Amino acid sequence: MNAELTPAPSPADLDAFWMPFTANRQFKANPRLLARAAGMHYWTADGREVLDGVSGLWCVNAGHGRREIAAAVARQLETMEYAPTFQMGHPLAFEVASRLAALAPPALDRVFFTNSGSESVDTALKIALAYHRARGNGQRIRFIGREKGYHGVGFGGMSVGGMVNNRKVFPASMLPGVDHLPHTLDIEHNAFSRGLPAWGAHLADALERLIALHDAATIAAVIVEPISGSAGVILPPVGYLRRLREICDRHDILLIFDEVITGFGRVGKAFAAQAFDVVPDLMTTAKGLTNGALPMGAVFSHRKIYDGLMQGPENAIELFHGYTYSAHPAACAAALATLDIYAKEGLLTRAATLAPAWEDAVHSLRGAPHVIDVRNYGLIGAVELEPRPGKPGARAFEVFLKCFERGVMVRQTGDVVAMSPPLIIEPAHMQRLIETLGGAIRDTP
Ligand code: PXG
Repeated sequence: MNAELTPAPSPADLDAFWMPFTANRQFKANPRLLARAAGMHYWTADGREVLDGVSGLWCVNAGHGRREIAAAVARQLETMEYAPTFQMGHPLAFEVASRLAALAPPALDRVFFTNSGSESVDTALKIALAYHRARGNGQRIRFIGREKGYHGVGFGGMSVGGMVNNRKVFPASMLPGVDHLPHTLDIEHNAFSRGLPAWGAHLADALERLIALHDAATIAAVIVEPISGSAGVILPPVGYLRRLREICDRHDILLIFDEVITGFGRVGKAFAAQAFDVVPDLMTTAKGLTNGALPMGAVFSHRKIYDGLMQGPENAIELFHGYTYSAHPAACAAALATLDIYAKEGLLTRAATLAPAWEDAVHSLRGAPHVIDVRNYGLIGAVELEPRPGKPGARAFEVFLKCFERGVMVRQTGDVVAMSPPLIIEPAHMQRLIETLGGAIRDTP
């Protein structure tokens, strides 16, 4: 791709856009503007090529600029830009749901559409409450999340989440009755584990203690990310998720997997539930569902939950919940085109094929200055740096900036540099990504 093709919008004024999860003043003093994308790359507004090491924000799994998706969306917008799904329907909505149901773990074949990961999480929490109530268990109102968990920014997701900065400003606005499991990051025991760490399955037993404390009969659901992304790539120890499943089963508590980042091929199967062979009752997704081309999320529900709510007179609305844009036609068109690409190019399992080479590449950074841990699974990788005394996050942010200046986009959270490249990545991209990151780490005091 050549730089002359690059549009170079130069916004006259950066003030009005209040940027999400961004140091606005720092950014606006020295903006990083992306103007175009194709394949594995972005191009900046001034025409520089940047290798995308994070699939945008963990969503562009099939790589950038997929014409099939653009064409399908354009066609749909010309045919019918919008149709309601409240007491009405349109064919694509049903088609996408059926296609997703066919990809999902057994019996997770009822699909509720949202527009984001945050909406998927809040939807799943509400479905869990409604299900218990419909079964005469209206006293099951508590949720158990996990420290360092990220479940988006709605009041529900924030409450079950465990990232302190996302919570501390809103202490009076948390859902009541939420408790948290301990997180599973333990560098002392597990530093430089390749793939899932061997130590720590017993951390799941903390759930038994929370259940004893609160009484199982008051708990609706446990929600965890199979692999935490936002908190800096935290992996489940071998056997941990299975143990959570067993404990939930014993106490009739629903298990929700938040697969917003692990869904759609990131870990070598369509979903982490399949990669880890642990089936939740509800699964929240978004991001890779449309390859990031349009906002869309989906909650996969076990058939027993859907059936449990199909009660009362036939003319009664069974769940008072939904969004104007649930199953938006253009998003449905994007999802179908995306699923076609995933199927045709084998992308939902490609991460499993690439994982050994990826693991070697990421772990080659062991021994670089300040590197205290390297973590990987599927096409996810992370390098944790020792924090500068009194300045948490500063070192990794500098590494992130250096990488960007050198033409590679990674993601920084705290002192962790995370990577989740498009699933179309080739060995040469991997090498460039890791070499650039290694160079940036070595050049950062
Ligand atoms: N759940 C999980 C597990 C997520 O990772 C959300 C919910 C919320 O999705 P929406 O679509 O409402 O943003 C997410 C979002 C990062 C990063 O760099 C991760 C996310 C968002 C932004 C950055 O780790 N995940």
